[in-house]
Amino acid sequence: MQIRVHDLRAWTHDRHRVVDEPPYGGGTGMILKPEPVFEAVEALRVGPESRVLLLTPQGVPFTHGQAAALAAETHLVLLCGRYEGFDDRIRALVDLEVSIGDYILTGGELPALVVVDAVVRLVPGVLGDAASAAQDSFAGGLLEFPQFTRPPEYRGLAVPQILLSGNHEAIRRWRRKEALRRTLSRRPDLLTAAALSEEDRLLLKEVTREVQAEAGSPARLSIPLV
Ligand code: JAH
Repeated sequence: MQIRVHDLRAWTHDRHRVVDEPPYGGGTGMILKPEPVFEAVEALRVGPESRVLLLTPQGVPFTHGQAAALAAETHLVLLCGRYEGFDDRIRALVDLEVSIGDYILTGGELPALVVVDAVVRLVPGVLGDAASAAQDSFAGGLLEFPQFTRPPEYRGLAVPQILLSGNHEAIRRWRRKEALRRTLSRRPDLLTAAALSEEDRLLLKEVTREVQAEAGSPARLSIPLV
């Protein structure tokens, strides 16, 4: 596997290697002009198998599923904007426009690195066993269960007893339940999409009952962040 980085200015033809211009219709900031982008992408494509990705806040949300699909491709071109954006005509070059989250950065470079990292670790043989094992987690569609290692108690914080019990069936069930608890509490949107078994639905009912019981007990201090 190979990764190369290119400078759009290599595809300019003027003395000052200009890649940006003010927007038609007025407004602040500068816009990437189409010519260097078209010439760069045309030069970098190796054939019809090349997939051109554009990193923007207007893209579809980047997911693990997309990372897996991209890992199966043979050649990717990741197109990064800078400035206030690009001439919209460059979208004619693009196979897939993705967003890594709802925030504005100074350019698409960091999102491109995020996509590279997510894809590369799914390419067979690129990383070790640990990474390949870890990929099963999001593939399951739920958040990870909590994990612990030694010591069994640290600064008064105990590891859940069941994990020290050696009862593998009880541990498997506890982990599944805690994964469901976290997902329900933090990412209920994922639960809607997840394929839940009969056991999952039973565990979720237990969690719901426990959450309702907690609601009746004294409140913990909570500081709203938003
Ligand atoms: C900002 C070009 N989804 C994250 C993301 C992606 C791209 C950009 N910002 C945020 C960006 C300025 C110019 C791209």
